[in-house]
Amino acid sequence: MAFELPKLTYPQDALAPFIDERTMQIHHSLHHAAYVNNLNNALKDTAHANAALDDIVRNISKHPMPVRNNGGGHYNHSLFWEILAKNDNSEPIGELGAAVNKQFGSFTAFKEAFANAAMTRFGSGWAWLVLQEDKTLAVSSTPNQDCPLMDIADVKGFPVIGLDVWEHAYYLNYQNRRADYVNAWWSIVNWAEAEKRFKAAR
Ligand code: MN3
Repeated sequence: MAFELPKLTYPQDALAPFIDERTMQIHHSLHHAAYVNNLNNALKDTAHANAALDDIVRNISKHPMPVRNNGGGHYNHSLFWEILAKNDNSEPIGELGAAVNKQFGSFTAFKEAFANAAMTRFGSGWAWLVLQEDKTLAVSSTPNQDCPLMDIADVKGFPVIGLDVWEHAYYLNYQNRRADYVNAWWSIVNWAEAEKRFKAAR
């Protein structure tokens, strides 16, 4: 069973001006699609050809680098589209909001830690809010298309939200200004979806 590019649940211009339509179009229909195609090619005729994406990602140390890069790429981008929305909630709600306040002191302090992770990730990668196995929250970043669910991650756990800081995610609109992109991203985090993910993982 080959993996397929998931459809966006909103139009490509829905997140503008924070993420512009052209960036969304290229990011989803070209970059994400390439990860899906390359993952399918890497798994074809192997013992893992019918494996679930979650299982592949959780046991990534058993796979060769093309599966790590493209399996991570497919997993991370699928998550990324889901936790974005033009939303009415400017900060975490419900249980996640309470857990963020408990762990980081305040939403402002959490945002600072997360932005720092996003800004200090050199080159390409992701910043994460992670629910660790001990059920505490942590902020982390990963290189390339690695993610916290992978058994090789420094900070392991379930990714509640993640921010793509590859240049392909922001360069058309923000050029080298990653800080502006990170700052704008807070306006389009779907905290209702993040709350769902947090509760499901907990
Ligand atoms: Mn990307």
